[in-house]
Amino acid sequence: APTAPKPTAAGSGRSATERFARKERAGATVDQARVDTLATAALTALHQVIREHGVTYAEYDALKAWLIRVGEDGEWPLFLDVWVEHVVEEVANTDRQGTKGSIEGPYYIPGAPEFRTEATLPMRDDEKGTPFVFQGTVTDLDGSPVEDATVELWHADDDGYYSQFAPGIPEWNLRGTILTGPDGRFAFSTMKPAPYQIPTDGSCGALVAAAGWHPWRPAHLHLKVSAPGRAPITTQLYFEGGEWVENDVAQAVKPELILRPTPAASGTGEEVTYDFALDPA
Ligand code: MBD
Ligand code: FE
Repeated sequence: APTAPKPTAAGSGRSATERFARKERAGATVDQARVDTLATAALTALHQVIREHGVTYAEYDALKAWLIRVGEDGEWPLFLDVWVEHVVEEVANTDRQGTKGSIEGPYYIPGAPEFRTEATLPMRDDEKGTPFVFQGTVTDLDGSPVEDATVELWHADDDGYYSQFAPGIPEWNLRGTILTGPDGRFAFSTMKPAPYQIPTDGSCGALVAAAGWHPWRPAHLHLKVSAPGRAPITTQLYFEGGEWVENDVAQAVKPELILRPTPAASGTGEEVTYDFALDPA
């Protein structure tokens, strides 16, 4: 079989930038008074950092060159979602009582293949990894099952790559949507994802190296759960004891979002049950 070209920061960055530019939310407008308030506050915070730390011209020029490169690499979605989005999510979901949210990240794609009640996610015949059954029930806050809830699942493969953002992976690989039945239940069969490493050959990787940080996110499942009359939730789930769970570069782990899979009843791989409770709309 031909080997796929190696993924590059500029390749996944370009895909993420193009994908974001096409989505509805990218056209959002913010009213003038809020722009004034927020832009003034953000600039004032930056001015304060410069004063407090005695930022030099050499440092200012390094920042300018780096910011230019973030755009050239298409890594604004990656940069913002890794280092900023977790606080936006925290503020957005302060009053939520049901399942905790987490950041969406740069690699969501709407319109994945749809199934009812149960599905094996689209995957390659030789898809690597540990077979994994992820199942549960979607309920309201009082625990009553929600029929026709939409559970969208997307995640990286056993190499930490996402379909449509790394070369040589089939279009909908490890992406799928389940509509729940009358009992609110869903069951996905997939392969456990590997931890995700921020590309080391782009601007975000350069920042990580220059600051002496690490570029890793723990292995995770991405989910969007929605239903008519309920508030949709975007979240992520992690694996107990997994590498980087305690120090996610994107600071997106919450204790309520950690799975404890057990050996599968079928004898191969692992399985876990996780229930989602949706707030009213
Ligand atoms: C990811 O897979 C991710 O989930 C986030 C938030 C940022 C970068 C890559
Ligand atoms: Fe991710």
